[in-house]
Amino acid sequence: MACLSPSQLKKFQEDGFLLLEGFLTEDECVAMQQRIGEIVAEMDVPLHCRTEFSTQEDEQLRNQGSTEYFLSSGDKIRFFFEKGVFDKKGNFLVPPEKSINKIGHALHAHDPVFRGVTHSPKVQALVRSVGLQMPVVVQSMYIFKQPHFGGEVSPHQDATFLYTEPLGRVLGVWIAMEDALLENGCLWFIPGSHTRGLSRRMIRAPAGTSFLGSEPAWDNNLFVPLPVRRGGLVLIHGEVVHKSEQNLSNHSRQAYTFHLMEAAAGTVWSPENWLQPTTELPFPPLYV
Ligand code: AKG
Repeated sequence: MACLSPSQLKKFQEDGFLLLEGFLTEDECVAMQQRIGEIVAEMDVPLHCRTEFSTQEDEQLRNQGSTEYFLSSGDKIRFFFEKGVFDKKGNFLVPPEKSINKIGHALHAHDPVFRGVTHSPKVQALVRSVGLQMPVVVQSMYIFKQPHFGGEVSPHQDATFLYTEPLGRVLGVWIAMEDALLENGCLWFIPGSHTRGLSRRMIRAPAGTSFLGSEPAWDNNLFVPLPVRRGGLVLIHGEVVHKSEQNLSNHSRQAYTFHLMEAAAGTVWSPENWLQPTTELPFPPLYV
């Protein structure tokens, strides 16, 4: 079974991230990619909703913060696009399937294939072995990292966007659907950075979103790359600093990721987070 050994748990606690090679089989990855192909083939995004995704703070505030399409995507399957893929009228300049940055934020709830993987016995066993007692799924994303121009993800801590009190209650699960290597934009981490507090928080307000605090200008030398072969799973502590660079290679770097909150022991999900549980989709318990 997919449980962490004591030494793996210790490594995760020290570094704030941990790679488990070969967590999903080839067949499981193929099934997920096929399903994504079907979802993309059925994609129908109205012109006014064609939102280009960015992780740059000023662009985030300008574009996403004011974009209803993004802010109301927490309980839906929606599409976000790379920069420069639309003309002024919102028509695609590149084939639609090559233009998507990510699909978010509720594949885990609405799609049977992704729900099945998210709640699979092996994911449940893994998360139990990390020590989570009552995890709930707060969001999921399918990230494309398109060849040649798939956008960078700038250094961040997930708790900036998924803030809880107390901190330390968010766990990211990131699964490589394709090889994620140095040349096509693998993840990079600052080992141990999860023990040094939270740099900034994104706050949702009626007028849009804003940041409290700021992301330090991290020294690039602090980051270590984490190449992952297809099917590998990375556990990501909610406060570990991580990033990925632009994909300038010929190969995409697709990944499925979801985030869990430990709901036991009085955890409070901030009502100021951009993402909120809704009547249609309260955060589902992982253990079913
Ligand atoms: C996250 O899931 O928190 C990430 O930062 C993912 C970044 C990536 O897949 O490039």
